[in-house]
Amino acid sequence: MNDVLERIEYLRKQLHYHSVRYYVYDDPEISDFEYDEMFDELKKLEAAHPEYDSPTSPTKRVGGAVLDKFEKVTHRNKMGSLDDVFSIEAAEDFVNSMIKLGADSFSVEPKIDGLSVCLHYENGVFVSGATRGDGSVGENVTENLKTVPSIPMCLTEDPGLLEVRGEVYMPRKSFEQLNEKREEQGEPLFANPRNAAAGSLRQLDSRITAERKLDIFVFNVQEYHGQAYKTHTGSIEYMKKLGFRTIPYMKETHTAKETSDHIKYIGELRADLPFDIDGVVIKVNDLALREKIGENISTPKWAAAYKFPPEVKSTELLDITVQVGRTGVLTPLAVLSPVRLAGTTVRAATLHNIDFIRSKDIRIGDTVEVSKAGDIIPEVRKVDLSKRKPGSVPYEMPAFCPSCGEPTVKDDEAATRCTNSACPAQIERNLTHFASRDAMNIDGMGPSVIKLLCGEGLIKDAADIYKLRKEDIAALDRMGDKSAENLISAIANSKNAGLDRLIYALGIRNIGQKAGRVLADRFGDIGALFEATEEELAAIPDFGQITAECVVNWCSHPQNRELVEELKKYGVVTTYEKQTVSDVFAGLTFVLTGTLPGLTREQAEKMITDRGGKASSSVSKNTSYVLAGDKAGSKLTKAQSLGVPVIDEARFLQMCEGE
Ligand code: 0OX
Repeated sequence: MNDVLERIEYLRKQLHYHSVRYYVYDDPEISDFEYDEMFDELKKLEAAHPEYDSPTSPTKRVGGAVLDKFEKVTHRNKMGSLDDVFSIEAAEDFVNSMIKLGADSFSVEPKIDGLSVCLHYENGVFVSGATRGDGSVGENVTENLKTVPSIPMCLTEDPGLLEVRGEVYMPRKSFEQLNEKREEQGEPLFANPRNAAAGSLRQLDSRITAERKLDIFVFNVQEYHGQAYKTHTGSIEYMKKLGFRTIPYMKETHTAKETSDHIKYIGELRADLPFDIDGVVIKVNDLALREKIGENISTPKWAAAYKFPPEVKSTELLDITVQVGRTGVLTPLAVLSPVRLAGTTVRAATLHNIDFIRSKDIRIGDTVEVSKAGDIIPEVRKVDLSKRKPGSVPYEMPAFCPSCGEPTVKDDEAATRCTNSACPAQIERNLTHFASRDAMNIDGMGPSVIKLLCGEGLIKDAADIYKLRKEDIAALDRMGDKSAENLISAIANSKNAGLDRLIYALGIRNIGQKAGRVLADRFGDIGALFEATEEELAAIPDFGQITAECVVNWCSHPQNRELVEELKKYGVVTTYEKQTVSDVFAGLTFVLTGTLPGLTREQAEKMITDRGGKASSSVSKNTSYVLAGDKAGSKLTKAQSLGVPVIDEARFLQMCEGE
C-alpha cells in the first residue's frame, strides 16, 4: 500500500474511533480541534485522490445526495408497534401475566419520542436504512441516515449480517435552536422535536438533514445470526460494544414492583432529560421465551408501552400582555415564569379572549396550572386560588390599543378589536402574513425583518416591498450586503408566486390557502375577482354567505384596488395558470387524523385538492379514505367501525403518484 492510501486509511480509522468515543460513550479522548484537523487533512487527501474514494468515509457525513423521491422498501423483518397500557397498575398486570408464562426478567427502558428506523450492516459496514412506515413497507432514507453522526458507518467488529432498530430523535436543544432560526427566517415552526426529526429525516436533499443535528438510540436487534447473547439486555450490551448509541436508563427487573419503581424513576427524570420521551417500554428479556409468546397482528405480545399522563405544572403568571392580530383582534397572552413542559420550555400561553379569562378568573400574580393541549399548545388549565396574592384584581382588556392608542371595542363574539385600520401592529402582522411561506414565500422576510423595515418607514403596505432597494436593506441593523442581496432576489422570485397565493396573502377575512386556490381557479384573474358578485361567490361549494360578504367587502375598498394595481405595476403575477397535476383524487373525500411523519396537515390537504379530491373534517360512510398519522384519535375508531379504508402517509404518497 502506498503512503497516501495508508494515511487516508489511518485517518478514517482514527476518525471512526474518536466519533464513537464522542457520540456513543460521551467520553472523547481528543479535543474538537484535533478531530477537526484530522478531518480537514482527510478531506484534502480525498479531494486530491478521488481514486481512493470510499462510501463509508467520515467525510461522507455532510450529505450531498439529492433525490427525486424516496424509494419504498419492504422490511426484511417487520417493524411492529407496541400495545399501550395507561396506568402503573396495568403495567404491573402486564408483568405478572408474563411471569405466568415463564418470564423471570424484563427490560424496562424509556420510550424515546422520535421516529423508528432500521439499519442494515454487512461485513461490519452500514449499507442501508429505512423508516418504519406502516411496519411492513418504509422508505429508504440511507443517504440521510449517513449524516447522523451517532450512526456508525463501520462497526468495531464484523457481527455478520445485522439489522438493528432504533429511534432517530432531535435533542431538545437542537429543536429550540432550529425553531429560533426558522422564526427569524419567517418559516413555519415545528410543533415538537418529534415532528422536527421526522421532517428532517424525510428531506430529499441530504445536506439539509446533515444540518439538523439528529441523534439515535438503538433499542432492538431485528436480525443477527451469531451467538453473542441470549437476552435483550445482553443484545443491547453487545450493540454498545459494536459502536451503537444504545437506549439509556435501561434496567433489568424481575418483579412487578421493581418494574413499576423503574417506570416511576424514569417519569421523575423525564422533565430534565435532554430529549423527549413519551412513556416507558417493558419487554420480556429472554429471547427464546419471546419466540414462544409470539406476536399479535402488528404488536409483539411480550412487550408493552406505558404512556405518561399529560404533564401538568404549576407556575406564576407574571403578566398579561396583548397582541394585535392582522384583523385588529386583541389576543391576551399569559407571560409565565419559565417552566419545562412536555419537552419544551414554556414562557407564554394564549388566554384566547376576555370571556376565557373571566370564566377561570385569571389574574396577574396568580399561581396557575399549565399543560399542553394535544401535547403541543401550552394552555392555562386553572388558577390555584389557595395561592392568590392579596390585593389582586380581575383583569380587564385595554380600552385603548397597545400599539396605536386608538380606542378598542368588544364585539358580540368575545373578541376585542382595535378600531384603527392604520394601526402599525396590524400593518406589521399583515405584511408578515403577506411574506410568509404559505403566502408569497419571501424567504428571509420574517417578523423581525418586517419590524425593522416598518420601523425605518421603508414599507407601509405590501406594494412597498417591491420598491425596496438593496442598499435600503443593507443599511438595516444586523443586515449585511449578502443578506440584502438574498432578500432582494427572494422578493423578485415572489412575484411569480401565483394568483392563488396572492389572494391568500392579501389577508381577506375568511380566505385561507384552500379558498385562495378555489378563487384563483374559478376567476383566473384578479380583475375578474374584483367584479364577482356576492351571489356568485356564495354559490361556490364550501363558501357561504359570510365568506362571500368578506370578499366583496374587501374588494369594495378603493385602497385595496389601488394596492393590487400597484402590485401589478411591479410585476406581481395576478393571473392563474392551472396546475397540471392529474385528477387522481377526483370524486374522493379524505379525512385526516393524527400527526403525519413527513407532511403537515396543510401540505396533505393541498396535495388532495391539487389532485381534484376533497379534504373533509368528519368521517362518514361517504368518506373514501382516512389518512391516519401518529396519535390518531376518535376519527380512526369511527373509520374502523364504518369500514372506511384507513391509509398511512406512505400509502398516501403512492396514491398521489397514481399508484
Ligand atoms: C422507543 C422504543 C420503541 C421494538 C421491538 C419490540 C418493541 N421508542 O424508545 N420500541 C421499542 O421496542 C419495540 N423499544 C423502545 N425503547
